[in-house]
Amino acid sequence: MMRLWGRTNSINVQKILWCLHELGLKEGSDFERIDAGLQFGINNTPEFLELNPNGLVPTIQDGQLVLWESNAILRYLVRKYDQNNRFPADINSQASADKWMDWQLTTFWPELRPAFLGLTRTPEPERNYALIRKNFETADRQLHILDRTLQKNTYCAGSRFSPADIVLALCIHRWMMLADKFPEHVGKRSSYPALEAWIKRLGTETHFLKVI
Ligand SMILES: N[C@@H](CCC(=O)N[C@@H](CS)C(=O)NCC(=O)O)C(=O)O
Repeated sequence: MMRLWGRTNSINVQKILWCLHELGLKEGSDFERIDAGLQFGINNTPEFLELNPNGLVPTIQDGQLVLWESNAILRYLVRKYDQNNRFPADINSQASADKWMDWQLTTFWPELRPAFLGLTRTPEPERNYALIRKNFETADRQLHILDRTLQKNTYCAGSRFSPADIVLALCIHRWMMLADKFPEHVGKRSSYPALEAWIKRLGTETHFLKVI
């Protein structure tokens, strides 16, 4: 049975769990999940570091294959298990999804992540509030690019739901949460109507709400 290491409150583990839901793969019968990371530990044991020398979650093992990097895991799961075409199979849609997945990993999340970690995982006396605000504001501005796309497209990569929606929606959920919970530290978030409509749609049309 496939194994997934990772705690359920990690954004990168949530990507995998959401995708598994969409593919109809069930915990217990199709895959086993092992709590790892933060308070659960495990990710720094010698056995785990053999699988993933980064000591990070998510990590999966499926037969002979050990895989880490959440976006790579998503691509693998779709290639291997999407028999029912839940996700687009044409090359153009896949390339567009890849583009947004790279944007999430290299452009958007590196800005939002320090604000998220600063406010949710860093003890109060160690928080750099000026940096947190600067990071949040940069991330907030970047979202106009996604909003513009969603004014034209139903989903990030076109007319169909794809893994790009998974990775971005989970980031957007954190962006909204930070603005709602810590307005005194991050200020107001910008109004992006197309993006908000898309997030709402994902809540009703997909398994999004099951993983957050
Ligand atoms: N680029 C990696 C990043 C993985 C990562 O940073 N994982 C975090 C959780 S989101 C982690 O393992 N942190 C250590 C811990 O939970 O103890 C990916 O996308 O999978």
